[in-house]
Amino acid sequence: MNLLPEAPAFARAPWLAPGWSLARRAPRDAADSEPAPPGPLRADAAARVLDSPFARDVIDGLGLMRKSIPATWLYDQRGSELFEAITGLDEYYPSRTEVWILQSCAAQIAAAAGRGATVVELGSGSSRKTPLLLEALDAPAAYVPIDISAEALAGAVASLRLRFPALRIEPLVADFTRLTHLPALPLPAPGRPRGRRVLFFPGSTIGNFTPEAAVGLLARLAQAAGDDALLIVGADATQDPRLLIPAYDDRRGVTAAFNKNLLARINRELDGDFDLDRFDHQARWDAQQQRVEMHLVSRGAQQVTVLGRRFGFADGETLHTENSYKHGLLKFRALVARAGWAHRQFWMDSRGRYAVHVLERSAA
Ligand code: AVI
Repeated sequence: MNLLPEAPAFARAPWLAPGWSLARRAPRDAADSEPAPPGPLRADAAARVLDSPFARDVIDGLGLMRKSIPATWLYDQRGSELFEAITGLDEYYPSRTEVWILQSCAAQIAAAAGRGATVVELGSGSSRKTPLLLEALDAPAAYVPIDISAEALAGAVASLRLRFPALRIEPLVADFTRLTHLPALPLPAPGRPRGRRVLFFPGSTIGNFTPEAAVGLLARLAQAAGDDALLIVGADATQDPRLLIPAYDDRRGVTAAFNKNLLARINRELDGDFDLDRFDHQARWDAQQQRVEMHLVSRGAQQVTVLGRRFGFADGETLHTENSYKHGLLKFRALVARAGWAHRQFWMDSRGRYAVHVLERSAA
């Protein structure tokens, strides 16, 4: 076990993009970003929309006894911007703690990865933490960022190409949760060695999967990655609601805007009529399941319409929008073992809030 001394408590977020500052872009209510409401959908367009995965998840989710919509739909362009803003908040300790841990242990991760590694990043987004790893690695052969957003990939790749001109970068637009195989290892650039495949999965995104789904995902990755692969994964371990609740319900209302943006997205893309002012953001800690839940709580009884269907909310009824599981060390080890990974190393801050783990394929 590698216990690190404490990270500076409220370090300014050094990983915010150049020109991006929280002071300059004060959090806005999600409603501010809504374009003028579109007119009613034409029948053929409505049929197409109705058949989309987003529409199906929303219609199904609003029809449940306990209304819920998968968290993946929080991330349209505005949602992704708001999430980036969350990562720079004082209250949101996971991002800065992970950056700090990666800075502290990059050389040891590089030693485990060896020479000529191909780094495959899952859900790479802005790839903001990737340079910490790439800079430490010995002659990396290639970097393969995988993200569902082509725009996010394009922006990240452009800046990484400037920073690492000799590195082969092969972006892949895909939903990594649905990948059955990983791209073939690209040939290393002339004169560069080929090493092992290193999957990089930072950001505690693993916490947004139920434990069962996390085992399924990690098992698929183990299958797809090949025998020699290494997986570097960041996971939040915090169990203290005094820290967790402010992290998911910050003073400035950025997380509230992130959560409510889902309603704005439904209004815009699915012809919905949610009144954003009639829902409150709420963060809850479920100690039994060791997860933070995000909800939108109805202010009063109300009806909403989405794609021509009506749904009723009772006063105080909630729409559950996200789970963020917090994995203590023992549970995390057991979880990865079920998925076919051997836990080799980890680094954790001295308050036990967050850990970066190094996993290897376990012998079958
Ligand atoms: C992306 N994911 C790891 C974040 C989390 O902490 O679960 C999403 C988030 N939701 C609210 N704040 C941050």
